[in-house]
Amino acid sequence: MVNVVGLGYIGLPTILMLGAHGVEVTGTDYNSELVDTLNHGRLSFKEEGLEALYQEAREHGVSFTTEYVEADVYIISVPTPYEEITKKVDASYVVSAVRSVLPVCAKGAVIVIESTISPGTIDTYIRPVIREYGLVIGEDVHLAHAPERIIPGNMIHELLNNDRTIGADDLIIGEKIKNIYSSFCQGTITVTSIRAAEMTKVVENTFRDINIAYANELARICHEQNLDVYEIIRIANQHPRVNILSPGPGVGGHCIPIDPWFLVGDFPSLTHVIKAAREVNDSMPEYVLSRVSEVMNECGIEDISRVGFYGLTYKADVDDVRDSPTLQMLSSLKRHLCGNRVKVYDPMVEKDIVPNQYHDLDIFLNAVDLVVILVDHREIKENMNKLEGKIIFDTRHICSMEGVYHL
Ligand code: SAJ
Repeated sequence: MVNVVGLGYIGLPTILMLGAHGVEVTGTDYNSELVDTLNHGRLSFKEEGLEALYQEAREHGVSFTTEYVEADVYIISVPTPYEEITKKVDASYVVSAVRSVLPVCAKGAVIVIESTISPGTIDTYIRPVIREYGLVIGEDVHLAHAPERIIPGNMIHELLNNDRTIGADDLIIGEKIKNIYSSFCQGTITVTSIRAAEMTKVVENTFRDINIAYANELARICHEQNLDVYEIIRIANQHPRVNILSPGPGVGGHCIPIDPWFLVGDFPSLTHVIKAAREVNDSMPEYVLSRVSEVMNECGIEDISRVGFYGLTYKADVDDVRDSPTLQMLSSLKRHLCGNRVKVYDPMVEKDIVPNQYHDLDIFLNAVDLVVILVDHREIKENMNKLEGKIIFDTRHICSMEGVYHL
């Protein structure tokens, strides 16, 4: 029996995928409200195809509980933020999940950490907890690391098709875990050491962060030079060995803005590029605000309440607002005492989470003169005609009309 611990953005699709493919699995989360929601037929976030997968998994008997249950394999999928000052991984949620399963796990159980962790986390934080508990690693319990790679917005497809990495202390355990993931994963699954798997995951997200930072820095250079950064990137990418990503209003979500810090925290004297990239990306919301005020001056808009931010989520077509550039911009404006006056709209966010939030595109557009596009949701791409007559500052490069301001 498999027990997935942590039923958030990664744990939930994973348990549903396992269940729908006939693996005997239960899900545990200490959040009783979330468990109730899931047991009562409702999902906790939106993702294409998740609803159908949920129905299938439920038909296979998948259930959710706040209890830690006896199992042969635990898949731990809980948050791993970083510590604000040291920038090192905050492993407290993972440690606490491991502590919770140790009293109930079957002899010889495998504890698989799926959460992203910095290289060395299992050695530093997890092994001592197990030893303290009086269990012998490699006999009473085994350890593995199976970092996820799925992208919100395309989770189901990527769960099924992406290659994966599994780190384990020995090959037999690695193969055992590989078999479980193979129940649904059609990609190649590479088995390696725990340290290598830990490092690989962080390296992947850091690569993306650095590439985006490069695009963001180019956007700023091109603006100074009166050049179109998108044209430059498009032409440069025609080179067979160049693949620059897109500039944007900042890097949000719970992965890319966090994982590179793990490396900076652990290797401060060896991470100049990684740290600089983080800082460039973190400075983008502030840069976009400075550009908004440039556009306001140029267009004679004096009243910030005539400005509308389109998009609150951290990227297109997801409902996740964690670390979103828009929220960062709003809190910066609030510090400058004008935050509550900007109008905000996002079709993916049903709840009111910020002041002056609209829930109807037409009403929102009617209430503003300048629309700042911060997220390239499908909705706005399909309703470009509604932007006619508006001043537009497009940070996602989706508007091709004349007169639009770009990054
Ligand atoms: N962004 C840009 N320009 C780009 C691409 C992205 O500004 O060209 C911004 C997005 O708007 C967003 C942020 O970066 O604010 C991050 O979005 P993302 O789509 O790059 O990544 P995530 O955080 O949704 O998912 C990443 C993925 N990692 C990689 O692509 C290397 C995913 O595969 C991981 O599973 C996930 O992190 C994770 O959980 O670690």
